[in-house]
Parts: sequence; structure tokens; C-alpha cells
Amino acid sequence: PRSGFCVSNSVFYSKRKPLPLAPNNALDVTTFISSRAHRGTTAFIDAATGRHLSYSQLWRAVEGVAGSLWDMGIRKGNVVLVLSPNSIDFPVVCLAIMSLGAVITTTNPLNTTREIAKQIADSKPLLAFTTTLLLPKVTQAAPSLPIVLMDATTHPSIPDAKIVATLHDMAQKEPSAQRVRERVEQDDTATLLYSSGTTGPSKGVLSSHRNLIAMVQIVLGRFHAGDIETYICTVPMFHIYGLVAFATGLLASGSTIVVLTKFEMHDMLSAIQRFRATYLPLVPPILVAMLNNADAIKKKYDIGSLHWVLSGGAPLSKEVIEGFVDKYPNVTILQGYGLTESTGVGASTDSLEESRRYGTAGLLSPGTQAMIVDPDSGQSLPVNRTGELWLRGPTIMKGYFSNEEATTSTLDSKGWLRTGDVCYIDNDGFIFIVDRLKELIKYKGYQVPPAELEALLLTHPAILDAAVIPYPDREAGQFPMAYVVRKDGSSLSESQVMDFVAEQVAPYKRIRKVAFISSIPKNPSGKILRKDLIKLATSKL
Ligand code: 4UW
Repeated sequence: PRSGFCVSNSVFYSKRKPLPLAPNNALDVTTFISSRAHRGTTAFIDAATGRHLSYSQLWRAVEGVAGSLWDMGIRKGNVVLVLSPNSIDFPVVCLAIMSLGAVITTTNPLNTTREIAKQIADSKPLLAFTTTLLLPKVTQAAPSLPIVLMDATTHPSIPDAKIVATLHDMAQKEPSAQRVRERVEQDDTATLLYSSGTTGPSKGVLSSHRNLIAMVQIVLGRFHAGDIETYICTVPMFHIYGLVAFATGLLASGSTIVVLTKFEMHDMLSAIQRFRATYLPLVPPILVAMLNNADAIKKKYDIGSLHWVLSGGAPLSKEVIEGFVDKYPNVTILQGYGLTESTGVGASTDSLEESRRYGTAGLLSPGTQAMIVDPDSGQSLPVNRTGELWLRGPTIMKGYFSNEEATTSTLDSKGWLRTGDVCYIDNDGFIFIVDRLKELIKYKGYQVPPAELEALLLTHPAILDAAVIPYPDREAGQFPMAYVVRKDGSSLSESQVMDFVAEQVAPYKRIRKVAFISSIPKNPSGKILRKDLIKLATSKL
């Protein structure tokens, strides 16, 4: 069926043109991207230094790095860690690793040594790419892990660090005739990104070359034929959003990507002005800030080149969209909804007309199917009825890395992914996200798994029990709030609880509100009744 929905068993089919899936089974995503024809010349510009990479330099560097990795002994299936802020070198590293059939695992540079060590212990990388600034985190987390420095031109000797090469040297390497290309199949794993899914701590999400190739085609399909856009990249490339856009998808379109190493409002706005950027992918908190300061921004910067702002990673309120459109009338706000587990975009609005349906997350991506499932009865529901969104299609992950239990409770035998998002689909096939069933907290678009913070709180000698919930916040979207049961006789204070957590987690995971309670409400099987706590916490708002 090509209409918005199929009535027979309540499966919704995408209304977009189907994907022309790549038929050749022996294909890696890097080869797929590099073989696309386009008219683009400049691939990347570093916003701070103006350093450029043309498309031919990009593919030359990827080939050099891949050849060097091969010489170092990196082979198909090996995991390589990338711990770096955004840079024009980040995509080079990712594309080179994937071209060998090796697997990228990325992590947030804000993460603490403890958090990075945990991911290293789980994913077992053989090599790490990092920067001079982040080097101490890697060496402390895994002292024996060999390291490639991404931002040094000479090979530094730093005590205690096992630096084996610089990216600079690797990229210069002449293509070697010796390198035997191992056959990479579309079903081979390409990325191992971490996500907490519907419950529990972060887990490795296995996405295949097939998943990524389909995502590249979805990103390409969102293009208006022949347009070459200039993008600003400020969303993180370590996250699925930045990775599928800036380190893979958009490179197949010939677009130019202006890269900011971190988000800074002034840097972003002056980069738009300087490079006449047309397209700006963001997370909601930055749109909120642009709205709050609209008059001052318009006075100080000429951002007239900007036509598209893409928002995703967390919900964007109708009020913000209306306010934004009012303040920036030349800009169309597009929405993208996705998950790490769906290797990127599951639904999106792609045009001015679609964007006018304020509040929608858009139409299903090409080739993607959906069901809306009643969480109580397990029945799939028809249009305009609210339930859990399930997704199926060519971008859905292979599963969680060495975690059979999490995989089977998230992916069913027919390939349906339970998103943990509460949604409905309207008569025209537009998805509306109304709530989150899963535990996940999103602080400024970053994932904060409550289970990790709860486990940490329970290690405090004065804490008997704890539960962590999302607390709504206009700027951050939501932040983690803790309900804590103190042990008898303890005089533990709110700030002591917050400090205890802050010392051990990345800043975006910090507990920003604490309340004490006599017991944590739980169901008979011991599951925390989060909805009750959320109601309690927000009843006074
Ligand atoms: N509206 C409401 C949204 C939305 C949302 C996400 O960190 P993850 O696993 O993944 C992401 C991925 C976002 C993304 C990827 C590729 C892309 O092109 C794009 O375009 C803008 C966005 O966020 O978190 C997944 C969870 O985040 C929430 C939702 O709960 C989802 O299950 N979420 N996007 N537009 N909520």
C-alpha cells in the first residue's frame, strides 16, 4: 500500500518514494559514498582556522589512513575508538575505519575517565584516535591502548601514552599496492554507538553497512535535486545525528560542511555569516536560545543566507516553532526524529509545506514501516490513536552488542524495534510524539540513562534507595532529578547528593534537583513507578 496507512493489520507504510537499495552484497558504506557522482568541490571547512578539505583531498586522506590502519594490523571486525570533538578530520577517521570493515565506537568527549573506561571494557577497541587535549582521559581509562593523535603534526613523545602515529602521517601515506581488500559485506557491523534504549545502562548499538547505506540514501532523498547546500556542523559527530549527517550521508551529496569544534552561539552565527551557510541542523535548546535572543542576533549578524534549520534529538514545542518562524521569516524549520537504534532518521519533515504541520516529527523515512502498539494490550492501533511507536525497515540496528536479553526485549523476531516513544499517526501519515515510555532523560539532546545514576547513588553510604526521573526545563528540555531515601539517622543534604554525583559523571548527566522521600514507589516486581514520581515532582509546577 502506498497510502498513509494500511488498514488490515494497522501497519503504516512510508509515503515517501521507496529506497533504491544497493543490490551488491559486497559493499561497504565508504565505497558507497565515494562512488556517488555530485557537483561539489569543497567537502569541509574548519570554521575557526579556515582549513579546507576538497572532496578529492578527503578521499585521498581516507585511502591513506585506511592503508596505514591495515599496516598496523587493523582488520575486519576490529573495534576502533574515536574520542574527539568535532573536526574536519573526524569523518576521515570514521570513513577509513569503516572502509576496512572495522567498527567505530565513539564516545562523548565530556565523559569522565570512569565512563570512558566502562565503554572501553565493553567494546574492547584495539586502537584509539584522540586529540592532545583528550589524551589523558584515554591513557587513564586504558593505559595500554595504542593511540593515534589526530591534531599533532609531529610525533610527540608523551610519558605514559602509547602513541603509535599521528593522523597527519597516516593521511600522507601513498596508496599501497600490497593492501589486500578484505571483502566487506553489507551485513557486517560498521558502528558501535552507545545508547540506553528503553531501560537500563548504555549498551552498544550494532549498525551494519546496510543500515548506514540505507541512511545515506535517506539523507540524499531529503535533498532538493541539484541543490548544493552549505551546512553548519555543530551537533556532535560522535552521536548518531551528527555521524549520519556529517561523517557519512551529506558527503554523498557534494555539500560543503563548515565544522565547529564545539557549540558557541557567537561562533555559529559568525560562521553562518562568513560562509553564507544555508542549512543549520540543531537540537531544540539552541533553537530556544536563538529565539530568546532573536532581536540582538539579527542586529549583530547577517544570517540572511540561512534557509533551513533542522531540529531533532528531542521534542520541539509548538510555541518555539511559532516564535522562531515569526522572528526568522526566511527560515523553514524542519524536524527529524530518530534513534541510535534506527541508525538515524526514522521520520522527518522535508519541505516548507510539511513543516507547516507544527509539532509533527514528520513522515516515515523511505522504506520504513510503523505500528502504534497499545502498551497494555499489545494490540496495534489505527490512525489517531496513541500508543508506543514500533519501527521496521532497512536502518534498524542488528541488535545490542553482546547483550541478548536487551536485544530480544527491544527487537522482535519480525524485525520490529520498540522505540519507547508514545506517538500517534494522523490521517495523512504524520507522526506526532507525545510522551516517552522509556526511562531515558534527554538533557540538551544528550542521553542520560537514569539507571546509571541510580546505581551510582546506591553506592553512597548514606543512601538506602533512589530513583532518577526527567524534570522539565525550558532551556535544556529536561534534566535529571533524584528522589532519595536516606538511611536512618542520616542528615545527607540535597547539595551533598548533587556533589557526590557531579564528581563522577559528565556535566550533562549531573543531578540538578533532589527531593527526599520515605520510600521509592515500585510495582510488585520491583520496578520503579517513574510516572508516579514524575507526577509528584511536577504537580507543583
Ligand atoms: N522529537 C521528539 C524528535 C526527536 C525525539 C529524537 O540519542 P538517541 O538515541 O537518538 C537521537 C537521534 C536523532 C536524530 C538522528 C538523525 C537525524 O538526522 C536527526 O535529524 C534531526 C535526528 O536523538 O535518542 C532517541 C530518542 O530521542 C528522542 C526520542 O525519545 C527518541 O527515542 N527524540 N528525536 N524530533 N523526540
